[in-house]
Amino acid sequence: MSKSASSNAGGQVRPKSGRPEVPMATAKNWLREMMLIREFELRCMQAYQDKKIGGFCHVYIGQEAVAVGTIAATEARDPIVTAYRDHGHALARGMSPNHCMAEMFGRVGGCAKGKGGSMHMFDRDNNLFGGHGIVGAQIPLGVGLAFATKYEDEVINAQKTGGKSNRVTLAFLGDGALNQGSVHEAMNLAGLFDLPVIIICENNGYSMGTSITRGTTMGHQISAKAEAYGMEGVEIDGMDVIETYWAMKELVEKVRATSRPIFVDMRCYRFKGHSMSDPRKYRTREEEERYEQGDPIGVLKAQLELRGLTEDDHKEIQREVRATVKSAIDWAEQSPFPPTSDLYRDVYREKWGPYTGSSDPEMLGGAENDCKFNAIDTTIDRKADLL
Ligand SMILES: Cc1ncc(C[n+]2csc(CCOP(=O)(O)OP(=O)(O)O)c2C)c(N)n1
Ligand SMILES: [Mg+2]
Repeated sequence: MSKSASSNAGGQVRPKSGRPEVPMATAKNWLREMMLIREFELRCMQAYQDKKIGGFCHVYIGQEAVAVGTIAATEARDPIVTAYRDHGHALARGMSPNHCMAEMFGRVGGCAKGKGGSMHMFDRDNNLFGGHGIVGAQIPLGVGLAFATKYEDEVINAQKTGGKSNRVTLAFLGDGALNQGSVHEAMNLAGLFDLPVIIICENNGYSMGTSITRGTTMGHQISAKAEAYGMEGVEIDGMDVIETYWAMKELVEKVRATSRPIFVDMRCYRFKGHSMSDPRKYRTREEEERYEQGDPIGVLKAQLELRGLTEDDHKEIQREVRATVKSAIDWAEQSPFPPTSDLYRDVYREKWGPYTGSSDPEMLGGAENDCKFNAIDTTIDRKADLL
C-alpha cells in the first residue's frame, strides 16, 4: 500500500484577504468551543480504552474548526445533518456536554436515551437531525430537509405574507461518502428543484485507510463535481475557523436569498485514526506531523495572541473546559443504563407505539410475532470494531 500524502497539500483554497475582523469575544468563544470539543474527545478516547464507552467511536480531533466555523455561520433554526463523526457538530450546535457524554456512555440521560451512542447524536431542539452511520445516507435526508423548507415556504405557507422561513440546511459528508450513489441522486434533486442546502464535504483526505487520490476521481478538485448538478462548487480552508466562518457566512446568505444549492470542498485533516482501532499504517508520521503544525486550535490561538490573548487567558479556558468535561463524565456515570424493556421504544413515532415484543403490532400486519431478543450484552468485543 503506498503511503501517499493526501491531495489536500497544495490544494487551492479561497483567498484569505479582505475579510472583516471577528469581534474578540466571538473569536474567544470559538476558541473555547474548539477546546471543549478537543477535551471532550480526548476524555472519550480514555473512557473508551477503559471500556466505559462501547460500540463505535470516531473522533473529530483536527477538524474542530469545520463544525465551529460552519455552524457559527448559521441561525439556530437552520437544520443540520451529518455523519457518524458527529460529536463536534453536536457540541457546536449547543447540545449540553452532559447529554452528549451520557449518549457516549450509553445512558438514559443521553440525547438519544443512550440507545444511539457515538454515531447518533440527535438534538431536535437545536435542529440537529443526526449523526448517521451509513456512509452518505444523511445527504438524501439533508436534501429532504431542504425540500421541506421549500415546500412549506412555497406551497403550505404560500398565502401568508412574510411567512417564509428561508431556512438553509447544512448537510455534511466525508470525502469517502462522495462515491455513494444516493449522494448523487440527492445532489441531482437539489440542483433540479433549487433546494436551499449546502452540501459540505469534510475532505480530510481519507476514507478509512484509502486516500482520496486512490479512491475518487478528480480527487485534487472535488468541487468540480458540483457543476454536473448545476451547483456552485467552492473550496474552503477548514483548518482556519475564521476563514471557514466568513466563507460560509457568505454562502449561507447566498442560499437563503436564492434557494440554490452549493457544494463545498472543506479541506481538513483528522489527526487520529478513522476509529479507535485504527493503527494508521496507510499514512506516514511525517505527513501527520506536517498537518498537526496547522492545528486549528493552535492557528486560532496564534491569531488571537496577536490581538492580546495571553497565556493566562488560554489557561483559564483550558481549566474551564476541563471542568465542564469532567462534570459531564460524572453526570453521565450517574445516569442509569436504559432498561431492556425500552429496546423497541422510540422506533416508530406514535402510530405503532412502543413495540413490546409480545403484542400484535400493526407493522407486522397482525402476523404472529416471534421476535425474541436477549438482554443487551454489555461486554465489549474490541475485535468486532472493524468500522
Ligand atoms: C454504506 C456504507 N458503506 C461502508 C461503510 C463502512 N465505512 C464506515 S466509515 C467509512 C469511510 C468513510 O470515509 P469518509 O466519508 O471520508 O468519512 P471520514 O471517516 O473521513 O469522516 C466506511 C467505508 C458504511 N458505514 N456504510
Ligand atoms: Mg474522509
